[in-house]
Amino acid sequence: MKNDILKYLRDKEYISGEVLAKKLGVSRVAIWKQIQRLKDIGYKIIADQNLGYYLISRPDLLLPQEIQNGLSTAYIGQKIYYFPELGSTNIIAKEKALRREEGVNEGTVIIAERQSAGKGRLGRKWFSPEGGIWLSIILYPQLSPSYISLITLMTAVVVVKAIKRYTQIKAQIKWPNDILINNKKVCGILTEMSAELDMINWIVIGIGINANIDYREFPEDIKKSSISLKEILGKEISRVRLVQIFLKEFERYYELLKRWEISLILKEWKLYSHTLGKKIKVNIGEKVVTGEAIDINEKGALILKKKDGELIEIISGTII
Ligand code: BT5
Repeated sequence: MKNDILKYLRDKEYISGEVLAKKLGVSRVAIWKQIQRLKDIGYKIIADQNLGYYLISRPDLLLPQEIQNGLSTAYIGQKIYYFPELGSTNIIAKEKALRREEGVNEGTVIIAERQSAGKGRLGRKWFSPEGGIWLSIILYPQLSPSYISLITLMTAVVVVKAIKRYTQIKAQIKWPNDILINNKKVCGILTEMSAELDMINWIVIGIGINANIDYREFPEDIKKSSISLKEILGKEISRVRLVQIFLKEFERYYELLKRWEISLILKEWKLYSHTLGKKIKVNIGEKVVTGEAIDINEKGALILKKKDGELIEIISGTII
């Protein structure tokens, strides 16, 4: 009912409790209770005895009703689970995907205002205080597991596009999952999946964007290598707006990927790449390989040209 009340309160005009109650088919007391709840979570609403309720301002929170207001996607973000605090959105998303809980369909989003145990790759930690955008998307694509790298690349392209569209800032992609601005990390992507030999069961894509974080907040060990959008712009952004743009673009690109129309994704990835053309060292688990990053292929693998001219394909790794 909160969502319905907000719909009517959106007009920036007074609306009486009586009219609201009639429109929603409930009592005036029920409306009053919901208004109190909205106030509790940060909506500023004034109540005038004669004129009714008036919405002054919304909280700066990533509430589902705020994100979904005007979100023109078919399925991405149409179901959102919201948590003020959580260990990790990826962990909850994986639990939900695994159990295939009712209502947890393709495009379900888990979002948290802060994470107490945010995850990076390979057991690394992700610093996730209030003010950031920490979310995970659940997908059930009928694709082969070999698509997994492409999904990460695609997500990176979408993050860069969303940041550009909203802030005009040109971010870059450091293979495979970092988004950089001025050579510093503004966003990380963590893709996890469960698959059979030839079919993906589910994918969870975790996206962490340093949106409204003060640079003084970053822990010492990552202070020099991290950046936030607030720091670059000198002011806070509307996280809700950025999430809306991101989800919309995500659905568009994911649809392309599912139809195997990957040329645009690869083209844009190359355009935004921070990695191609550079001499790099990549830790691929059992060893470190060195060479020039010359291309990305249809599987989303990085092509490295070694000193002796040999070309190698790297599906996953960490640039050091
Ligand atoms: C990543 O791992 O970059 C993936 C990060 C994914 C985070 C999202 S938030 C929503 C969802 N839920 C989760 O629990 N996770 C996902 P990796 O490439 O392994 O990079 C991790 C490294 O980045 C750390 O070891 C730090 O050096 C650095 N780091 C940690 N927090 C950071 C931050 N907020 N900004 C920039 N760098 C950070």
